[in-house]
Amino acid sequence: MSTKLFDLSDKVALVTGATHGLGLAMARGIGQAGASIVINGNSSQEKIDKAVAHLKNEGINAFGYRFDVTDEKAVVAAVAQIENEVGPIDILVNNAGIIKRTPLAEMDLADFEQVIKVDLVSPFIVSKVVVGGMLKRKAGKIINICSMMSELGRNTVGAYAAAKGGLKMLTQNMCVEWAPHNIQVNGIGPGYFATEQTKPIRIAGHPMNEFIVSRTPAGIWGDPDDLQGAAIFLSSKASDFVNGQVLYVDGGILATIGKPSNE
Ligand code: GCO
Repeated sequence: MSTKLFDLSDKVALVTGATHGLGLAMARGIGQAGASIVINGNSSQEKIDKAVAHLKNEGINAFGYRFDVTDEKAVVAAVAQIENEVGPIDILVNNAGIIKRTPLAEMDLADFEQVIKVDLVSPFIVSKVVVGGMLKRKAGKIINICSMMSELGRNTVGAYAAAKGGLKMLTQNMCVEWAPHNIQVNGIGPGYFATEQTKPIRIAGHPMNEFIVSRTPAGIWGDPDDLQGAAIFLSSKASDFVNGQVLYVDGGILATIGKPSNE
């Protein structure tokens, strides 16, 4: 089997929300497969610069751009700058996301809307801006980072689940409209990973920590690097006939109804 199938040399990948965590891990994997990596963040230029330096230290051709993925004008300007300074974007990973853990009955409308805006509207905005060039070139890869909450509900994460469930369907609709132009749009659905986002619930003895470990057939929290294979696959020639799918990287969570606590 040709390893060229997974070779991303000469490709440019934009990964949003990639200064840390899952986004940076996926960016590193795609970069190690040969792509030039464009890191996006909106927190601080220092965090962006640190992430870029981290990638460069691994021999990856990396760049960093700070812009708000929920601001369409800012995205239009940033994508134009990136495509001018780095090159046409071949691969887009819509990873930027937030979570707010609040029971729905207590959740402020502003908080609900903010989660939807970042986790669902921004992938639409960034994809809409980037796909213009992909349509002209009749080639492109878009990967939307979904979640277990694209399939399952959990108490206190209703806004996040609504966004991630919507992102799964947005992925399928992007496939329908853009597949005829040789653009593949898929999702990655991470299970429970050891990141800053899950830090508050990943504490020994915390009910959620024990629950997740028991609910995951692999019996562990995922390592962000476990997502690199899926990211490389869905960015590469190897997935040219894969479209509209969500690839779950979850240690088996979605395969099981769970097990009795005393087992
Ligand atoms: C939570 C977690 C999850 C994970 C991930 C699972 O509070 O349940 O933060 O949302 O972050 O999204 O796929």
